[in-house]
Amino acid sequence: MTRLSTLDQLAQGVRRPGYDPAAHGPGIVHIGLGAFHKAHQALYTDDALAAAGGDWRITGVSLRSLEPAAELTPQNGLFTLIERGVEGSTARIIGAIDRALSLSTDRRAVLDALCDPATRIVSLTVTEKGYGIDRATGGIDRTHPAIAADLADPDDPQGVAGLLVWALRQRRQAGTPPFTVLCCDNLPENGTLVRSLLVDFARQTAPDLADHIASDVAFPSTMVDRITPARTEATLALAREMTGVEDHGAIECESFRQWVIEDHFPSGRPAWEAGGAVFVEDVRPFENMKLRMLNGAHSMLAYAGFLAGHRYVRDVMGDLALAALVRRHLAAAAATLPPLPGVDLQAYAGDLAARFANPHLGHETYQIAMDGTEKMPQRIFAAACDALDRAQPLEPFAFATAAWMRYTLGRDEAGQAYDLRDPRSALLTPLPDEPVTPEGLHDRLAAFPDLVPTRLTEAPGWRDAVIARLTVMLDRGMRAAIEADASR
Ligand code: CS2
Repeated sequence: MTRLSTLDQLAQGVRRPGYDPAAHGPGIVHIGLGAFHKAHQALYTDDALAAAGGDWRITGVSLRSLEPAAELTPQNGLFTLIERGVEGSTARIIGAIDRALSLSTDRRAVLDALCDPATRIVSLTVTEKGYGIDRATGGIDRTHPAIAADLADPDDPQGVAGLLVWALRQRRQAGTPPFTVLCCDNLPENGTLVRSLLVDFARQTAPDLADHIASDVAFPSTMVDRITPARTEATLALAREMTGVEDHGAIECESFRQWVIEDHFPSGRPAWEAGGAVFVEDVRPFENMKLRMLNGAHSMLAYAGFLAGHRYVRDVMGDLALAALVRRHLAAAAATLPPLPGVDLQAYAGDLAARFANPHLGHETYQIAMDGTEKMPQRIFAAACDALDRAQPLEPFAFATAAWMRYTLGRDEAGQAYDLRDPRSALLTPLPDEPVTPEGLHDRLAAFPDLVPTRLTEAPGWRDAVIARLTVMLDRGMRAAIEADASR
């Protein structure tokens, strides 16, 4: 079968870009060329180019992986996006990616793209752990490998902070206006967070640049949403079937998508509203809604579901008791949020449960379970703190916390070991001969620096509520713990 590389090879009926990709130059460098970027920002950019044109194609960069560039370069950046709704699937070809680069093999080209005056936006999806942010101070985490390497040699940058500060310095020296930095990771106030990271990194390495970054560079915050499972062989087979060509870069995702962005782009931006993006003054209420409801329920169901033997999120939703806990969690998280004009939180919760149940998505609980120490604070603990302040029930959050704590043991109920895939995994896993008790496990993790807020750990009833659930999980198993909470 022919490999995808031009638009004229496609089977009839396959939706293709509504513009000629070759007629548009690059305007965005995107760091973190993974499935989520391809399913989200690349698609919105595709719609923007079709509706309003402009030189806004994307130079996609992977910091470590060689795969995205190897997949997309022979295809001229083209790839198939399969959108899988409950009702059925559609395939469309995305033409927004101009070039795919890997920092390790295309270093010069990446640095040149960051300095190019044509680059007006640098967007990022490097996951929560990719930045090297010290969450307690908002500054750099010196123990983060990329931060440590870039502090030692700021002229040969490897990580996000190092690369962006280096590029902003080159641009300033050359009299090129700075690019806008658009963080698209699931972090609260993501723009503000990345600004404080870069300002702190600049203070250590190029002090005269710190004020320039703080006052002249825009960091709009944004809320991004689209469930995108890791790609499998079945994805590639489906793409072949739907398009009639071989596509090594195909990915699949749900049909739902949402993007809420603060409209602060001094050097312009694509007409992302053409794809349905919404521009607002303050994105925080939308971020909190999504982080606490969608992502909070996701983390809870990932830990509990994985240990209860559910491979996929859709299987969790077919488990009556656990699905009831998902709905309970969504309601508890919604109750911590101030009213949001135009948004019905109850309807949002109902839509989330339906999205989780999508029978066509193979979204693995194990995929969501990764990086728990990076995710729990904004998804579970922040909501629990607000529930505490409002004297609302803490049980749903205690259950989610206990499920995560149980998961950190790195062994399932059959004694099978699994990799925690968490940047702090070496510290999380108990020593092999350390006896595991609910109290011991709770107290050890609760004492972790900058993880569970002390306001929570010291709150009357919190420790007991977590330990009561951990006790059932350890003595009688996750199934019993799910049933116990569901029947309360
Ligand atoms: C998930 C998210 O893996 C995870 O932690 O909760 O990737 C989630 O699927 C997306 O945020 C949906 O927009």
